[in-house]
Amino acid sequence: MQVIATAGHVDHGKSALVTALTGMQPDRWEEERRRGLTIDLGFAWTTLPGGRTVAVVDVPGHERFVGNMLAGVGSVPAALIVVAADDGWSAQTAEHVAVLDALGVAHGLLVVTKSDLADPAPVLADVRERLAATSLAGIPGVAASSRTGDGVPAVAAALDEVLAGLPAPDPAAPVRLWVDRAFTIRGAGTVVTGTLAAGTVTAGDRLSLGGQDVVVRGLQSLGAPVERAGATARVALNLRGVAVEDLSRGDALLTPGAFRETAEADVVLTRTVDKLPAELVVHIGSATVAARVRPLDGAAVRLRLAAPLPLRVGDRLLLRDPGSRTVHGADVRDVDPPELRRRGAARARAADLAAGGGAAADLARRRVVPLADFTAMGWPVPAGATTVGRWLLAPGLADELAARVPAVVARYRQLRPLEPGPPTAVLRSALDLPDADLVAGLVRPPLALRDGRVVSADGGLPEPVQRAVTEVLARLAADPFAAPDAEQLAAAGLGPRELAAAVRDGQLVRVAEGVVLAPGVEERARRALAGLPQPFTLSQARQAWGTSRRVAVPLAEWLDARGVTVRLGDATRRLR
Ligand SMILES: Nc1nc2c(ncn2[C@@H]2O[C@H](COP(=O)(O)OP(=O)(O)OP(=O)(O)O)[C@@H](O)[C@H]2O)c(=O)[nH]1
Ligand SMILES: [Mg+2]
Repeated sequence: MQVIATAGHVDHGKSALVTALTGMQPDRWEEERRRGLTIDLGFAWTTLPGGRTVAVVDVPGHERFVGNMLAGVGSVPAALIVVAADDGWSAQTAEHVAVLDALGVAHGLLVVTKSDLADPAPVLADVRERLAATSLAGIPGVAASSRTGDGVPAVAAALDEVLAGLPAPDPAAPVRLWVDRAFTIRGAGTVVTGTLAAGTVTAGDRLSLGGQDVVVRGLQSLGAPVERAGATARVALNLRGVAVEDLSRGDALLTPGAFRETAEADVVLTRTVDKLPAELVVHIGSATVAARVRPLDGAAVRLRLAAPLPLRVGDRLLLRDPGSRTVHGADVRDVDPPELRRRGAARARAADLAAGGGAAADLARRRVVPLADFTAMGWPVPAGATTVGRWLLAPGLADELAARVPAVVARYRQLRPLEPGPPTAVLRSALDLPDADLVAGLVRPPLALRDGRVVSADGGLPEPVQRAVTEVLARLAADPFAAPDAEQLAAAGLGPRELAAAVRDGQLVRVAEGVVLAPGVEERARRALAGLPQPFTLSQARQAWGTSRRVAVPLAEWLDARGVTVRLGDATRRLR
């Protein structure tokens, strides 16, 4: 399916042409039919002779209803521009074309209607000339009469060709469905309609509406139920989880997590303007939000929205001054712009925006950002960027930060030689990172992450401590259960802090306060006990180990605690 919107001055025959093409009457309201005047958006569809299905969003031409016109064309990739042969280019022809031009609509068909009333040739020539300076330059033009049917088949054929040339939307893109109508249907509940410009909606989908979850119970397209609809399409969604009173035109149904609401955006106007008003109205999709305008420099402008919108980088906005009715096109370049405090910051910002450095430049400025946030802004992940957990790091930044880690570790160890290395929180603050989890991605050999600290993989105790520990280990190698006593430890300079450091470093095993043995003691102790009759007494164990009660008592309890031995009721033990 393709979707096209009408455009043109009041009474020039838009709705009549839609009826001639589709056989459907787009004016839905009794008042519209009675007055012969379109007020709100109308919808009709048909299958063209070439086999292509087209849905038409019919807009009002009257100047009072331009707001409805804007909502109708906001998500539509092509326009059907209607000019009456007996009236020619008129005020709302100009206004509508200016809107389409600002939105960058580049596909369309010009139809000069009422060819039964006047010669269409001069109007065709005049309008084509006026379109030449707009995004619609060069679109084909056809003359027709909806009254006599003359030229209508030619309109259908030309339309088919225009639609064939439309770019294919991405069916896997996230969904942002701008609501153009919301109503209830007896028995079904809340229904919204809109033009799906990208992505796919399937029954059962969960979508986000102003931060709230809603479920698509079912959907229809062109009046018939469907299991799924892929862009471009007109869709009607039956929603669970929201009352019709909580919905209105301009709301957006979003793929959860794929968009972020923003009240501030930096944009670049498609054309430089001498002076912008301080307040403008922003239009995107079917939404309309007032905005304060801060010109930065040249065509770059900062917008402060009166209400947040789910904007993405690359969105085209329509900025409109309701007083003068002038419109401007603007491309969203940043949906999370930096504060501008320093003198000259606005000018520098404008230069950056104008340069349009894309995802790489934006990420370089942010340095570190949650990956989900960055993609929700509308950026692709630039080449060379690295991810650490949920974070995205600018190209080169991980290496740059990793290179600074050894110095931080060395300095920390100098100040606290008995600690194995700094906790990740110390590196987080030293490297000015938003999250200590990032440190894991910045530690390179011979450093390693252990128990929440950055340590050297080759161990490392201060020189004198290492020497004393090595001596203790040498003695334990000869006599594995002869734990040094307090006096011996003190003589070697091994106080509680030094012992703790050696234990943390894996060089000694702490069996009890002041009782340290060599690594592997558990297996050695078990093997000695295996030679005893089971169960055995503490005294038998002590003899098997060849040690004193000072060591044997805590060692036996330590083995109990580790599940090597089981203590029985009569104070004897056996191996488990
Ligand atoms: N003679 C003649 N009359 C036409 C033709 N097309 C439309 N009309 C008449 O022109 C009047 C306006 O037509 P509409 O189709 O309602 O015009 P519109 O552009 O939809 O008007 P709005 O939606 O109000 O902007 C109606 O009375 C139509 O019958 C045509 O090709 N020939
Ligand atoms: Mg109409």
